[in-house]
Amino acid sequence: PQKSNWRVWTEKDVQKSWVKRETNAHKGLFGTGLLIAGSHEMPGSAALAASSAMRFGIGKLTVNTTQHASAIIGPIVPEVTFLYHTYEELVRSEWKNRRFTCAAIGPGLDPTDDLEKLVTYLLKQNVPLILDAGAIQSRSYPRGEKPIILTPHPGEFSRLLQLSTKEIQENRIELASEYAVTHHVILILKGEYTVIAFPDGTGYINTTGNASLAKGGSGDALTGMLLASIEGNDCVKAAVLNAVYIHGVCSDEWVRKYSEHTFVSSDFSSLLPMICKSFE
Ligand code: NPW
Ligand code: AMP
Ligand code: MG
Repeated sequence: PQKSNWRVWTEKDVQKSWVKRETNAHKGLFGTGLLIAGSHEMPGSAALAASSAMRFGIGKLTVNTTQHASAIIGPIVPEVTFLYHTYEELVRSEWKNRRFTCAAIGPGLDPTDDLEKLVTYLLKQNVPLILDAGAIQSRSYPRGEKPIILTPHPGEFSRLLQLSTKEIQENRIELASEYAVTHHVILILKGEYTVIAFPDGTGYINTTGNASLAKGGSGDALTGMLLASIEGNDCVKAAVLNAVYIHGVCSDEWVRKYSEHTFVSSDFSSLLPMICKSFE
């Protein structure tokens, strides 16, 4: 990648691109999201993604998950509605009937063949799509107008590229950029100094966040924030970069007051109101 195409996304950039709600706004303006996430073993992943999406401003959110998971998610995020479809059923009918305007898939899901069929189907729907965790697999991508966003951590990216995590970490910018350009997707390579690579060859380094995020659930929350952000900002680059930036700021704010050992992803919900206010 050309050095001139890369820069740091700053607090000023967030301020400039922050979207203010019109006084007559209604929920229909901020997206109707479908989150396909959570399982018997990992219901919390969906709860964290869903609560972060609601807090970060999404209009409406439906979570497709298991009945067992919904009994755990519901009390944490009563704002969401549920679907209990198999992947096959989702492919067959749901999308057509429900007019979802964006989707995120993967947290708490195993990478099965049926999941892959669903992802292939979603990729044809011409809506913004966020692919995380179990949905991060090797495949080809259509060249549509709607953004496709992949959010691997170094372990997931290493499985995708069949390189060691060490090789990934030594070439973060190059590998992320190459992947984004070749596959025409937005590639968010997570970890300290998250790298955000766009299909046009531009890219950004995120400087917020700290080691308090090195704990199960952090990435699930980011997936929810990305879903909300994509729906709340017409500028795709700003939407993606602001979500990553603010996700990090929450943890930076936490360590100003509290021990870095103690942050948990459920804390995003109580930090986001104050952090977002500082950009208004
Ligand atoms: P190592 O140890 O260095 O070889 P996995 P996961 C590496 C769900 N969750 N820098 C590192 O590899 C998710 O949504 C559910 C360097 C690490 O051991 C997924 O569906 C929760 N290396 C599923 O669990 C809460 C890094 O990758 C390995 C790195 C599995 O996701 C937890 C781990 O990767 C979780 O979110 C870094 N910055 N980051 C719930 N409450 O329901 C990661 N690695 O095997 O893909 O496991 O990320 O936990
Ligand atoms: P995941 O591994 O999917 O749960 O995602 C972890 C999230 O926490 C990503 O957004 C990472 O960028 C972030 N994160 C983890 N460790 C650090 C760190 N040491 N510094 C900054 N961000 C981190
Ligand atoms: Mg993750």
